[in-house]
Amino acid sequence: MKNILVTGASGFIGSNYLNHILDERDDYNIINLDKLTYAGNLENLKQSENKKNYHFVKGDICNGELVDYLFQKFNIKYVINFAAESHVDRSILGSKVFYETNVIGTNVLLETARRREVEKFLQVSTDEVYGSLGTEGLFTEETPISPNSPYSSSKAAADMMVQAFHHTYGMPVVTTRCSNNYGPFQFPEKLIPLVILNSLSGKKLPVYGDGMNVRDWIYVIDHNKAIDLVFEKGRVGEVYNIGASNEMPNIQIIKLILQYLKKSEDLIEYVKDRPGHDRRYAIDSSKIQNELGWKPEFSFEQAIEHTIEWYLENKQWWQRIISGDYLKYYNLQYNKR
Ligand code: NAD
Ligand code: TDX
Repeated sequence: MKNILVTGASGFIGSNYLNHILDERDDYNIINLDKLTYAGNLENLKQSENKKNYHFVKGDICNGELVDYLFQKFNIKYVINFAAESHVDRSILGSKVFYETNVIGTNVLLETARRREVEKFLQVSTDEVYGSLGTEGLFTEETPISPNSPYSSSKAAADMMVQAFHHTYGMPVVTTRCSNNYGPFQFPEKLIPLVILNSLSGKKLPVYGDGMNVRDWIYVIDHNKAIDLVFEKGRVGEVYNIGASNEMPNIQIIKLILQYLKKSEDLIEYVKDRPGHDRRYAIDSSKIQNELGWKPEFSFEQAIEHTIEWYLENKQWWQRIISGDYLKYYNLQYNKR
């Protein structure tokens, strides 16, 4: 049995990871440490919450005493760190909590993991640490780190710290850097769910700048399968880029969603650009493909349809986010225990 501390697994990517992995691996005993910020939603984990090899702890990764207690209590030997403040626009409005969680929080986890002699520490990072590309080229693992937003700079700081702990203490760390994810349970502040939900309720779709900023989209299940592979087989000290080679300008995605939902393009509203808006991200994932045999399984056409259908079929999930009722789920489910 592997006792794994998985942080931030009540958010978008982490909850998809848990819902998938708990069915796949009965040799994993998972402790989800999540602060339940606005982005943490225990309703994402309804299908997993009663599984024997799953435990939930509400708490902050910056709380060293709590983290150390959990390492001891559950004899933690593995860490997968999803926990982060993840939204670029929020980081522009106020950066402090980004540095607290993404930098200090990662430091607390690393220090505890070092003392408790973990066997593997996986840091879930992002392609945004590489900065912005022109019209040519791709991000490889050798591309220099050059972050532009408070969010990406906090993730880059964490990445460097993870590398330093490997270099200095020989800690068995691995880092993944993935491109933009989409899929079920994504919080409706991010582009794809925002466009789906605004279209359904006839609200305007804010397009930053000229709408020609390019992102490289990957279905969340493909990302999580890559994470599990890196966790099991990734070489320590290494960084692995993850991407599905699916670059698209924002306006193209927005029009595609409108078309699928049979809504009018009149909903599109060009607005003031995001300050410091990175122009283009694109990932070269040949390292993980050649070394570990990973490749994306879902085509964009297939997975975006599935995602739109999921939001259509799960109105209650997003209506409870809009009303704020999702925040009450912890008290209902856990305080009574
Ligand atoms: P998310 O915002 O949906 O979820 C983050 C989770 O972390 C939430 O459950 C939140 O409650 C929890 N959290 C926040 N601060 C915490 C703290 N101090 N202590 C404990 N828990 C805390 O984010 P996501 O989109 O699921 O992203 C997960 C990870 O993947 C992040 O590290 C992010 O940087 C990275 N990533 C995201 C994408 C993407 O497209 N969404 C792409 C590449 C990498
Ligand atoms: O209303 C919007 N209008 C718009 O034009 C929003 C919310 C976004 N955009 C643009 C900005 C980006 O070019 O769409 C693109 C995607 O925006 P986001 O969904 O906010 O994602 P991004 O800023 O690219 O960052 C995401 O991918 C990398 C995640 O939020 C990060 O956590 C991840 O590391």
